[in-house]
Amino acid sequence: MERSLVFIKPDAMQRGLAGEIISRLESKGLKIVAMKMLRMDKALAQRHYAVHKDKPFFNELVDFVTSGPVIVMVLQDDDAVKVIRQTMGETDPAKALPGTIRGDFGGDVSHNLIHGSDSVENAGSEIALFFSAKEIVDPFIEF
Ligand code: D4T
Repeated sequence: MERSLVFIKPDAMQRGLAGEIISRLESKGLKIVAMKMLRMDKALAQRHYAVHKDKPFFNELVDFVTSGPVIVMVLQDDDAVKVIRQTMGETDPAKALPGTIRGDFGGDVSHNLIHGSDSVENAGSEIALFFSAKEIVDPFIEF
């Protein structure tokens, strides 16, 4: 079982696409094991996107993801990272294939609706940034 960190970005929240996006991910078989809505502060956004800190778009990216609420989730499935990346489509919605979230709902490279971890290793550190261990509820454990 693999886990990935996903968040629905402020543009998708503002456009009322949260339900549609969650539905597409669940339809692919991904299980929600943690979820909350929050507005990131700059420090959290800068830590999450630290790998991009020297890129020309970094400040704009931090401003954008802190501009409104996000719904952040941990999703679990075999091959979750790859399945989510395929469901999201390419980073630039103009290049994303029809049938993908970014391909169907558009936007631009700076406002591309959804984040999903790009590797299992990064998923682990991203999940730890947003969730404590006790906030993750494994649906396969019986109570
Ligand atoms: P995220 O990380 O949000 O899931 O997006 P990707 O994994 O698909 O893309 P990324 O890491 O290359 O970019 C991170 C984030 O930066 C924004 N961005 C990217 C931007 O505003 N301008 C740009 O030119 C690029 C390349 C979009 C996603």
